[in-house]
Amino acid sequence: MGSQLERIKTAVIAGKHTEIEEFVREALSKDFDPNRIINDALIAAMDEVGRRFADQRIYVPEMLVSAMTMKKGLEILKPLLKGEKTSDRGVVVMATVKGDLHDIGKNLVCMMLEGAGFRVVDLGVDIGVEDLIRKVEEIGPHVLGLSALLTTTMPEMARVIEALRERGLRGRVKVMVGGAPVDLAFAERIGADGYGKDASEAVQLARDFVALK
Ligand code: B1M
Repeated sequence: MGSQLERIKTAVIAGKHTEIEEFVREALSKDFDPNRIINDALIAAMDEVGRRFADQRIYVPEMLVSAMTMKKGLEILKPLLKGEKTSDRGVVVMATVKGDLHDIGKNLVCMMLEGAGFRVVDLGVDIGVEDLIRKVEEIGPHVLGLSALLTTTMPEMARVIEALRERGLRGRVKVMVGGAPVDLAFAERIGADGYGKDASEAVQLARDFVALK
């Protein structure tokens, strides 16, 4: 891996939030592809942060500072992910489910969807079933995207799908789920329309859903 990417990765792991912007800008000035910076440096860093947390080598405060550092890096890359100028490809409502505060992956999915020409209504984190149902009724999106990073919040996705069914809304919106602990088998079990392993897969799914309409 290029030393530029290694430096960004190390900065995120160490939570060097005052230096990250400079490092990302420098990598861009050396023609590193933004997607490579995201995947090989920023996301790779968060994976390492997760491992260190699991091994109790770091704790929540360190994880938070790393997350903040990653977000600062992502903000610089965000304008560069904007491909198609139009935002009429379709509408996606996105949220991290109730009880879950992780939003980096969701934000990345939102950025890539916007870059692909979707209009994204990002409801944020810790969003409960009732709020989601209200937004689906109000906005009538093509796709509802749900993110969960905790095994304890995954069942919330099933609750949302069940509530859509009960209110007669299930046929009106495609439900896409994702997040580190989620997989295809889980998505199928809860009756989601699709599962995205990463942000690129999420964009492809959304494209497929809109094409199906
Ligand atoms: Co948390 N955390 N965390 N954390 N955290 C994990 C998830 C954990 C795996 C760490 C570990 O133990 N190794 C673990 C969960 C264990 C489990 O459930 N089995 C964990 C824990 C335990 C916790 C707390 C409970 C810790 C505590 O308080 N004791 C707590 C819970 C708080 C809560 O949510 N209620 C907590 C808190 C936090 C912070 C607030 C400190 C911070 C989040 C900050 C933020 O998001 N603003 C944090 C972080 C940073 C992590 C790790 C280290 C990194 C997550 C991340 O941002 N990854 C994480 C370890 C890990 O995942 N390796 C961990 C980078 C991001 C780009 O990837 O989100 O997976 P990801 O998104 C990917 C794909 O999953 C996919 O696309 C993205 C891009 O490729 N994707 C979708 C995501 N959503 C999608 C939706 C789609 C499609 C694709 O369609 C709709």
